[in-house]
Amino acid sequence: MNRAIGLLVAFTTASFASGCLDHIVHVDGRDPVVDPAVGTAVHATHTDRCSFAEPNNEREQSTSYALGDTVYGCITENDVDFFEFQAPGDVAGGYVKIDLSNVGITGAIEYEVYSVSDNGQIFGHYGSNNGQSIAGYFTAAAGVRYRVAIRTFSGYTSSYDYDLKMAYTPFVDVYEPNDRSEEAKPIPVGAPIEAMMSAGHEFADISSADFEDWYSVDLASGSVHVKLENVPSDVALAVSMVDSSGNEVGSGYSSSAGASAVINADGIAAGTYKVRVHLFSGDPKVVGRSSQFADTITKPYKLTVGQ
Ligand SMILES: [Ca+2]
Ligand SMILES: [Ca+2]
Repeated sequence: MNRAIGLLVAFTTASFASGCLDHIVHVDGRDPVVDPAVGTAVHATHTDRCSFAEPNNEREQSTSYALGDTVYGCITENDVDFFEFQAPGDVAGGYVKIDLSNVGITGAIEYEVYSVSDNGQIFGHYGSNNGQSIAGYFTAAAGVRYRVAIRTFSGYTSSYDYDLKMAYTPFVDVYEPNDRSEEAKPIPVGAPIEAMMSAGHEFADISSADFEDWYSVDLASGSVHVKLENVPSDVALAVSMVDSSGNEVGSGYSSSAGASAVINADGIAAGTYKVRVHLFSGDPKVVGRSSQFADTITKPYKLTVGQ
C-alpha cells in the first residue's frame, strides 16, 4: 500500500465512524444511541418502528413528545399514533412546524392537530399520494398542550414507516401580552416599534380579539400622526387612537392586504392615549399546509406615533 492509499483508507474509516454517530437511531424509535454491545449505531427496523409507543391509538394514550425530537414511527392497519407535547412559556407564543417524511409507499399519511385545552381540532393535512411527505405549521400559545394524531388517509395496503419531526420557533414580540386595552404597553413618540400580528392557539379556534395589540403613548397638545406599515401580505389592518376616556380621536385602515394605514389628527390635548392595532379584514394564516410560512408568521409590522 503506498502512502497516498494508506491516508485515504484512514480518512475514509474516520469519516465513516463519525458519520454513523451523526445518523444513529435508537431501536425504540426516538433518541439516537450507540449500542454498547457492538459500539456502533443501531437503526430502528420496521418491526421496531411498528411496536414503538404502542398502544397510542387513543388520545388518552398519547405518547409524550419533546419538540425538536425525531420519531421513527410506523402505521399499521387501523393504527393511529397520538403524540402530546407542551408549547414553551414564551408570552408572545410561537409556531410549530410539522414534518412527516420518509413515508413508506404502502399508504398515504395524514395528521390532525388538537388543543388539549378543549380537545378541538386546530387543523389537519393529508398526502394525496402513497409515500408523499407532508409538512405544515400552526401557531402555539404559551404553555398550552397539543396532540397530533397520525394515521392513514387512503391507499393502505401494508404497514409503512414514517419520520415525524416538530420544531418550535418563538414569536419575537416584546409588547405581549397586550391583547386588551388594560394591557396597553407604553411606546415612545417618534420612534418606530415592531410587533407581530399573530396569535397562538389556546383553544381550537382563535377569537379576533386575540389578534388585537394595544399600546399607550404620552402626547403633547397639537397634532398626531400614526403610521402602521410593513403590514403582512395576508391581512389588512386598522389602527385607532382613543383618549383616556375611551373616546376615539382618530382611526385609519386599508382594505388592501399588506397596505399601510395612517391616522392624522389635529387639536389633540396633552395626555396619555391608547393605540389599538387590529384586523380590518383577511384571515391571518395561523395554520398552514405546506412548509411555506405566511407573512403573519414571520414578518413584524411597524408602528410609529409622531407629533
Ligand atoms: Ca404506530
Ligand atoms: Ca398507534
